[in-house]
Amino acid sequence: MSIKILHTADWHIGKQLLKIDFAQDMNLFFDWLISCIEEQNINVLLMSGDLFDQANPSQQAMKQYYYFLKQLLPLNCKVIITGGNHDSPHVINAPKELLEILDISVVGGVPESISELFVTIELEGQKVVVAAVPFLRDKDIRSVAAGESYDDKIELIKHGIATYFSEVNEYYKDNYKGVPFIVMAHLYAQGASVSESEREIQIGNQAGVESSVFGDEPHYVALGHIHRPQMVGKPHIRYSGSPIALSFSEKKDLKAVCILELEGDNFTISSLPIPKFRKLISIKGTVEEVQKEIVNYQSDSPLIDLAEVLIEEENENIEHIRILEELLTTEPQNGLQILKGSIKFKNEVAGTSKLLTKGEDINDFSPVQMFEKRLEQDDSIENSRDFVNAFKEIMEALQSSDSID
Ligand SMILES: [Mn+2]
Repeated sequence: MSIKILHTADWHIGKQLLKIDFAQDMNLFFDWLISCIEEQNINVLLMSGDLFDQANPSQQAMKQYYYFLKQLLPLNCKVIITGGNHDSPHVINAPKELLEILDISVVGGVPESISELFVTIELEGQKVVVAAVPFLRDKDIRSVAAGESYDDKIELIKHGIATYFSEVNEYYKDNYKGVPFIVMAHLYAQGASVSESEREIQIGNQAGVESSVFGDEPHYVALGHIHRPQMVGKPHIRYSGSPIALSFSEKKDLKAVCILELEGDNFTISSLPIPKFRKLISIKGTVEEVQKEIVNYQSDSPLIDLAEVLIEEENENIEHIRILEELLTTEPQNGLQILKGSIKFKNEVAGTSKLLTKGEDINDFSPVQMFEKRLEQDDSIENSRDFVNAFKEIMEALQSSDSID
């Protein structure tokens, strides 16, 4: 008897990109996932954090989540879900005891005792133990000391993360030694290749940990946070990636889930591609070239494809700007919607802005990015990096208190 485990992460239920709601994409993904679990006889589903896009998900997002779980029930698949940096531990944990009855384990935030992270699964004599480690918030892993420098803080966070995982391994060795072992985690591992849509965690990515923090004990590390599927250092330490492209920077990513098959203590790891429900594309060139490409576009996606247009022209021309604005406000054509665009003039008139970006939305920017934009407008600020770091610390303190996202 073998145990089949599916590892996925970063669903970001409720995510919107500009005016596009990804609810339909998630529905199609859930349909695909359900049939995949059924066809492949998956016994365990691991979801490594960022279940929702917002700490306070919309009612529609909650409904979508519970509807998915309901569909899963007849399939006899054990579910383990952890909270990511986007998730509120309280929101994830609220239905914990009810879900437990349905064989769905949720670990929204760091529990009181490490033992609460551990879930064992036994199927006809084949055993596996999972340590469901959620996103580790600053307050979970270190005590704040007055007057510490920014660099001290990064070192303390890294040290705190490493200590936490070594305690997880100690607990495993004391209680489950010899049993195949999976660790779930939601963090930034150094060397991973990122896209634009992962919100920075732990004062930027400077506190990224080395994959060695997981130690020698885990047979597999099921990572979340980075949206591009990849292994980190070793083949058994992996990001499954997000199921759908959540920003234009992910447009070329192949989206996938990881499938592990465990027989005895031998893991076979493979990657299963997820169909693309819509494409995210960039259209580049002069106004004429861009217009031509849009007119000739043909979509074969079930959902409307989304485009960003990047226009580059020799000379500044108000007519070109007008055309871009028009493109951004037209209804989808040939299965394509223009979502955002920018225009650049090579020979700009002195003093005019080099780059005009249209279709940007305040929701596309993190608070830190907005702060950086504000700083850019002020030439008198010299040590802007210090300001940004201080701002990140404030944001993180607020997030740790869990009152805002
Ligand atoms: Mn994340």
